[in-house]
Amino acid sequence: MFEKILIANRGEIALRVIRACREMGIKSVAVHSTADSDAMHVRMADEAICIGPPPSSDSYLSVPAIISACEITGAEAIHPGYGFLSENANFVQIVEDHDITFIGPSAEHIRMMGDKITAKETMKALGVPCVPGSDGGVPDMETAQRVAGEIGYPVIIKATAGGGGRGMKLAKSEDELETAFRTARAEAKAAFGNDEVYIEKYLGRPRHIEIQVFGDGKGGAVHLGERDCSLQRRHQKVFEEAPGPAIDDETRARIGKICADAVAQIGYRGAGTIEFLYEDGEFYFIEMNTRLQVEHPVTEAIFGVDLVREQIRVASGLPMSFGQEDLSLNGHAIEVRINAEKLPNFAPCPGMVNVFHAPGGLGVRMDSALYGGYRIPPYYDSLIGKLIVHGRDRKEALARLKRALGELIVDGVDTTVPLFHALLEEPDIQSGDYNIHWLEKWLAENIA
Ligand code: MV4
Repeated sequence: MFEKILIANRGEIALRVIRACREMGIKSVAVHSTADSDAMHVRMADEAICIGPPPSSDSYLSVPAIISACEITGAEAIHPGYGFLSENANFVQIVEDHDITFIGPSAEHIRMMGDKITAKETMKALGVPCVPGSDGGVPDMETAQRVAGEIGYPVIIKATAGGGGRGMKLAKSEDELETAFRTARAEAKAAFGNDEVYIEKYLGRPRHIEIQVFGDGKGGAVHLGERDCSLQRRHQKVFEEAPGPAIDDETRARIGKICADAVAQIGYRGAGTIEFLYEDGEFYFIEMNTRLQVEHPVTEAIFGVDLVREQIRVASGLPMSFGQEDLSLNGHAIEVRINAEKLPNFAPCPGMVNVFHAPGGLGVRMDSALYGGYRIPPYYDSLIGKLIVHGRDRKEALARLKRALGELIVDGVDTTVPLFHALLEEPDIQSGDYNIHWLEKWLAENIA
């Protein structure tokens, strides 16, 4: 097992990893920009090292600075958290060239899933159900027309280098296809330096259901059920829950086994998420994320496992501490992402936090790097905390969420907490009757 791990991240996820390290008897190294000298992850780690000026591009994304920090501190492994360098295959390769262990999948698997066409072809070949669409890239308008004609309108054009909603264009009918195709390619070229696009049947009112998988890197893998992350604003998740309100035990076992078998077959190592659109009882693969996700705690709550501990175990060559037969789903968990943002426009609201009080009690977990007297810097994303509640059933989790939100105090900056108080009063939220468009529609009618 490693003696010392460097965490190439900040905020709540850096704390999350430091906590796992400490429970495992592993020393932790924080890295930070000059804007983060007072940040909680710097205080909580065993050691901290400054890696550059405030912009992420010169600090949390600086590969030479992070490699140097490992060499200076003697850290043997890097945990990337989420975002930043967590899905950068070139970074993983450089880390490994320096005989440092990357706590995550191989560069090859990250690269495979980062190219959305390769990801889809791989998943399809492994028996994972996919959205009907082009086989591979669509090089010209003639091909686009033929494919769209075959699968039927509406269609969506996506960038192979895209993902997470970036670089998508909808064509409702043939007369919209040419404009959609041209703009998709131009935007993909500008954003990713790669203009390759592919076409899919557009699903009108799906849920976003994602399956948590975990591989040992040696051909063994398990699934830990699904999360319903349909409540999103501008492709940012705001409310996530597990199990999904629309998914029954038999459905979970069926799609879960398909996903676990798929990642086992490719020898995947570590945590991964297979994203699906789910409509009319059918799953359609869209993307795979090769990282620990923001919303992993809802899965940890219902399965009672520590996913970061398992990531560290398999990265060090140990087996996972459980198999599929050891996993059973217990109760219901909900996470809300609390951002320092001002409603109704969700404008970022950095600044001084005068008072911070985290909720507590049975079934409540608050992952946050805030403290009273901390100044939220303006350079990074606006997530300031994740409130995760766990109850015996969905109704209890919702009541617990309302109670915990009432205990939370963040004085000094505006937050998205009022949004959650309002959402909890909505019958559709109370019943779990929502899809990927529900939140944007509700915001348009109720907030903006
Ligand atoms: C789609 C889709 C409808 N049909 N693909 C957006 C993010 C990216 N991961 C995939 N996305 C979508 N792909 C087909 N074939 C609708 C979306 C989509 C969406 C998906 C998940 C959660 C929120 C969303 C909001 C708008 C569009």
